[in-house]
Amino acid sequence: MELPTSFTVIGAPLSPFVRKVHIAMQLKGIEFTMDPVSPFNLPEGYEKINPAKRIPVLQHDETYICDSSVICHYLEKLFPDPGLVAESPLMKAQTDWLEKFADNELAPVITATAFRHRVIFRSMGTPFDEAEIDAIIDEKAPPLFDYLNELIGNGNFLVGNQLSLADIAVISQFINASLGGVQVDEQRWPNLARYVAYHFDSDTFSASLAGARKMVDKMLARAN
Ligand SMILES: N[C@@H](CCC(=O)N[C@@H](CS)C(=O)NCC(=O)O)C(=O)O
Repeated sequence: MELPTSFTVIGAPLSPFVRKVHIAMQLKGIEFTMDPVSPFNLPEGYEKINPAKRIPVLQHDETYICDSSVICHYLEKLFPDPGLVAESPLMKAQTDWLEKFADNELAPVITATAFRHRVIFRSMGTPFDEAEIDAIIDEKAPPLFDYLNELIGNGNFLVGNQLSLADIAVISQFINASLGGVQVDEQRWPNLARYVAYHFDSDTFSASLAGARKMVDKMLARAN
């Protein structure tokens, strides 16, 4: 099989779903260029590439692959080293589930609330109800954090003893949540707080977090 050699990631660098793809590509040593596209200002005709009008999309040649999860699993097949999805059926199922959990459960509660409003909307001058955002996070985040706290136990990884797509998906959401002011209370969720801090400081995520923080600081400073 001839491997594609030239990849473009279409999307906004601050998106947690774009970050998931970037981190997976970096770990696998896949070079890519970035085509910066904001979901709030999509170029004309974008729906022909992705009718869901979401980012990221991966492009190579005339091919477009939509959805961060589909992209990461596609890249896993093309570039299996290092493996980010275990081969064992059970561990693969656990990884797939936790990736879904991050994308479909954590993202709406901690990213689409805190990050989208307190960073994106604030930087655009779009008014929002801060109390409503607080209320959603206060009500909906604790059961998700309880679940992760229990699952993590004393370990640093969600599945097996090594970094997987599950960790990449979960930490990508926590990076955005932290930029939107969500902190994991270390008294209430000690395992989760330690796990998040471990990955924020790691070679895998620290540069991504620092870069995102710099961008957010600039956006908010401009808005003030
Ligand atoms: N399941 C999709 C979710 C992607 C997603 O929701 N991206 C956001 C940006 S962070 C987006 O494009 N939002 C625009 C919209 O929902 O209209 C994936 O994993 O790629």
